[in-house]
Amino acid sequence: MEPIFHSLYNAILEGDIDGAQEYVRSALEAGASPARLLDEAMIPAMSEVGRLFEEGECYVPEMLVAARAMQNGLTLLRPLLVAQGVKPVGRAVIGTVKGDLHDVGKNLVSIMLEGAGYEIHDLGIDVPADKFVTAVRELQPDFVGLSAMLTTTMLAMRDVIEALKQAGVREQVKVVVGGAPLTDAFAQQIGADGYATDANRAVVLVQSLRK
Ligand code: B1M
Repeated sequence: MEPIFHSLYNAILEGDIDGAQEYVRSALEAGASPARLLDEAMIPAMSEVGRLFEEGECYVPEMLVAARAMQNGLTLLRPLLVAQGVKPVGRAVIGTVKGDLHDVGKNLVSIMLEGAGYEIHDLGIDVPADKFVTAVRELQPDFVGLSAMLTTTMLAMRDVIEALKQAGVREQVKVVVGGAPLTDAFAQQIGADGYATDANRAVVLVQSLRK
């Protein structure tokens, strides 16, 4: 790993909020691409935090500061990943489902979709099913994106799809789902229109479902 990538990786791992942004800035000034920063330093650092947590070598506060450092770095990447002044190609409502507070992945998916020309309405974290229904009624999006990072909360995705059906708006939108514990089989089982493993694939999926 190049030294600056290594420094950025360590800054996120250690929850160095200012450092993460500084290293992103320096790496960009040195000509690194946002995609490489994400794929080779920032996302691997978050995976390592997860591994350390699983091994009992770090705890919730460390995960939290690592996520903050990651988000701080992302704020500098966002304008570079999002196309400016482009007419939206579609509208999406996105959120992390009820009971789930993880938003780094959902934010990354939002940024990538925005970069692909979608108008994004981000409902945030811990979003109950009825809030998705209200957003679909009011905003008439083309897509609803659901994110979940816990094996327990991924079941809330089914509730959102059921609530959309109950409200009679399920056929108006495509529902795409994602998050670390999900599988394609699970997505099919709950009646989602598609599942993506990462933010880039989410864009490809959404584009393929538009046709
Ligand atoms: Co939590 N956490 N966490 N955590 N956390 C995980 C998810 C965990 C895997 C860690 C571990 O044990 N290895 C584990 C889940 C185990 C499980 O259920 N199988 C876990 C746990 C157990 C918990 C708590 C229960 C811990 C506790 O309190 N005892 C607790 C639950 C709180 C809650 O949600 N109710 C908890 C809390 C937290 C923090 C709040 C401290 C913090 C989140 C802060 C935040 O998000 N603002 C946190 C963090 C940071 C993590 C890890 C370390 C990192 C997550 C992350 O940001 N990844 C995570 C370990 C891991 O993922 N390896 C872990 C980076 C991000 C870029 O990737 O989110 O996977 P990811 O998103 C990807 C794809 O999944 C996909 O694309 C994204 C970009 O490529 N994707 C989509 C995501 N959403 C998508 C939607 C799409 C398409 C693709 O379409 C709409």
